[in-house]
Amino acid sequence: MSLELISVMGDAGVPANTPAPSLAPEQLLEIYRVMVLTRLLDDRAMKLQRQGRIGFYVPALGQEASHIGTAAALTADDWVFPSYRDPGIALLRGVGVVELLHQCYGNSTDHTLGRQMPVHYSFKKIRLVSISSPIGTQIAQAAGAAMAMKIRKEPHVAITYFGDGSTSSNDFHAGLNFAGVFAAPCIFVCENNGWAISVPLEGQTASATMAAKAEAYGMPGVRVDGNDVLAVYAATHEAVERARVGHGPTLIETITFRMGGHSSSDDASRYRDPKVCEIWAKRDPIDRFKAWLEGKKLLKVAQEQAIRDRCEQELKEAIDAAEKVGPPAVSTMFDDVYATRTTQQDEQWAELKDALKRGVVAKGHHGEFPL
Ligand SMILES: Cc1ncc(C[n+]2csc(CCOP(=O)(O)OP(=O)(O)O)c2C)c(N)n1
Ligand SMILES: [Mg+2]
Repeated sequence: MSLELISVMGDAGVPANTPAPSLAPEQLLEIYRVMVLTRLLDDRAMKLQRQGRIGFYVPALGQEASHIGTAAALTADDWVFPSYRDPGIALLRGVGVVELLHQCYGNSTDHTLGRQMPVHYSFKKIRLVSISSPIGTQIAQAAGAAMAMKIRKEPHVAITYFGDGSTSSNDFHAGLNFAGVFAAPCIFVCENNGWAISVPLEGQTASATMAAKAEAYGMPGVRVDGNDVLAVYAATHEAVERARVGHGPTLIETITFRMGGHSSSDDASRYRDPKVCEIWAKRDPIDRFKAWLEGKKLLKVAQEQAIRDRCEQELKEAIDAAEKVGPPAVSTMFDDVYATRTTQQDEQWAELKDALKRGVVAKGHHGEFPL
């Protein structure tokens, strides 16, 4: 089991030790575009939350390479069980930014009709299973899906994403244990961003690394520079290949950093030294990939600007579109609960209609969110 940090691009503290994966220039540029789009979405969505236009948001700032690089190593038939900090996966798999925004607004185009918390996306068409609020839930789900694929002899893999804090959950143990015992084609991606809300890594585990935990479950554990998108891709590609030929699961620890707050409800300056953020800003995954692409003459300044402009335009149009739609009809809250409405639901609906008529129930949301 290698615990050396896998690095393609190298960094001040990390020597390059792995060759660049053989990706076509257009694949590299597509990964770059999605990283930029994810960053811009993050920035706009946090502002929309502050303006009271959406209720809640979870920034992925600084973790773009970690989740987009891993997802780039999958095929469309593989199943994804993400965490709440991985919006770039859906974008990379072809979902429009407008669809993410419909969900954040909880409008009537959102296929969950505003019943889920913002950023709790699910997209059946790209095999992306709903994000769960309780941490760790997706780990056991992914292990189960991988076991099912193995039993059905399907040649696909399941991949799941979770944070360093989530390794303390029961589901981490259950998921890795089952996947190990059944040699299930499952990739476990622990995005080690140093924090679980305000709990630092050293308060989370006495293990030297997160990847070391793999040994106890009988699977390989690898550590990768999580801000080096090519290293992340290379590590995942190898794990996926192994899983596809029946060699079972892998635990990948991506070493990254949460450059923003935990969520729009958090103020990280109350518990985190801003000097650490300055160090990590120098390892920005987008800046590093941009410099690498420029060095290989795969990206010119004008082309980079054009990518940014297109992303900005797409985002602007998506926000306009999502805001035009409006909320789902209040009555939809009674749908999809039972095959037919119950007498109690009929009574509640009559009561609600009466309250709305009398103006004692607020219409629309006002941007507040308790979490
Ligand atoms: C079972 C459970 N316990 C506690 C929480 C509250 N909670 C939400 S996110 C979080 C921290 C998770 O940290 P980590 O797994 O490192 O992911 P990160 O937010 O850093 O991406 C906690 C404790 C929860 N959602 N579910
Ligand atoms: Mg964390």
